[in-house]
Amino acid sequence: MYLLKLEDQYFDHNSNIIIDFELRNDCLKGDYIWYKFTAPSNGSYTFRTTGATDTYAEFFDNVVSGTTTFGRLYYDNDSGLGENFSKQITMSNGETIYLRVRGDNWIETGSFSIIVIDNGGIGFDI
Ligand SMILES: [Ca+2]
Repeated sequence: MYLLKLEDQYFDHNSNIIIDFELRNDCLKGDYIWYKFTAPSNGSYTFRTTGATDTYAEFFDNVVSGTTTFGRLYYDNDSGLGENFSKQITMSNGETIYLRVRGDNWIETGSFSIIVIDNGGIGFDI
């Protein structure tokens, strides 16, 4: 298994993210949901949501409290379908990344599905 439960007193929610499997969640106003993902091998991974909710994702190498962006590595708002975020990240085997998913501007709300997809690995020749 690549996914671990987050447990931290500062988190409103703690969630797992599973490769190639969509998880369903709901986001309330001002809400955020943390996910943790550890790459099972060197490769390129796409993190994205689906659904009608305007999602926004921020990526960190450590968890942070509240709404702070200190140490933020990447972020994305609308690169997916509609107003979904989508972000491709190259990761090394065993590398861990943390996602904070929320509604755009901290005000958008609604349900969404989230997935991480293995894009086939670094240096794949076609
Ligand atoms: Ca968005």
